[in-house]
Amino acid sequence: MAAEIGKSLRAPLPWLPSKYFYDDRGSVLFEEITHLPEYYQTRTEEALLEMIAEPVLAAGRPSELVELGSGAGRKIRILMDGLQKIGRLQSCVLLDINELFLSQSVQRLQAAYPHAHVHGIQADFIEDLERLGPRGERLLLFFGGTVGNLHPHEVPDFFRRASRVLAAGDTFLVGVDLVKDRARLEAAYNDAAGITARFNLNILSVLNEQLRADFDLSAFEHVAFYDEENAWIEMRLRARRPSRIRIPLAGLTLHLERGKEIRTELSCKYTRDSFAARLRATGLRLERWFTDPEELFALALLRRTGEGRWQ
Ligand code: AVJ
Repeated sequence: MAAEIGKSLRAPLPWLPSKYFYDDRGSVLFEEITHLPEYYQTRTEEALLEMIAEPVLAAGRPSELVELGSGAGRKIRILMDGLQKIGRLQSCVLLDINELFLSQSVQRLQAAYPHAHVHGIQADFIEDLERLGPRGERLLLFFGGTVGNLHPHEVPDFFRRASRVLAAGDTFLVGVDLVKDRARLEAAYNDAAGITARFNLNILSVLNEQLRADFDLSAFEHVAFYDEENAWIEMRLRARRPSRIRIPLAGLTLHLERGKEIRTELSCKYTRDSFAARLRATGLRLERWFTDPEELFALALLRRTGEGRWQ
């Protein structure tokens, strides 16, 4: 972490990897975000999933569900219920970076589905995907539009690596936030209650705790805007006054002028075409594209191509 952050904060536009939002406090704040009136993603995705669970399960006929970045882990239950109904539920693997959320989710799921084998892996879903090991009859799940946190250039490689933990014919369901009007998008990241601002600023407390940094949170303000050309929301933290920050464990002293910004998150928005373009030569193809009536959010059903069972 020290090396990673030492490097990212030395860049011309200093930035922080979004995974560091999710300490215990940040994970709770994100949960609060999912209930905000402006944040349409979570409830739209959940309602959509209720509608399509049956065809999704029929398409892949999985016996194992694997969720990447499971967080509080509620959506997976919709699919667990569906699988249980058709008598195919064998196992379920949750992969999340936050240990506390992960162990709580595993415990709750195991209690709710005593006949399934429920298992948690504390890991970064990008770097440690391979820790899943190979298995067939798998349905991989990546909800929440979290794929949007990857830079579009990183997406094909992520899908290529994901395809390798699947057998030919297996399926992958991905939640994708869609391009829409600026006002709607910007409201979702600038909520009236200020929860997103607290979530954003919390990443500085994470650095204070983990790297013994001395960020004064009151010296920064939350910024979130839609970059239409790149089709992404960007979150930043802007220095309200000239600041000097010591980050001893990263061997770094940061000098920020007033108005200088640190990028903390990209949240890319897609269309069906821009998303499908990211799948070329990844071993996955877009089989179905489900959206809500307002076309706010999509669930993309991908299928592992190729004859070779593992590669
Ligand atoms: C969890 C990455 C999907 O990008 O919308 C919410 C995180 N950031 N509000 C998103 C987030 C600010 C969220 N993802």
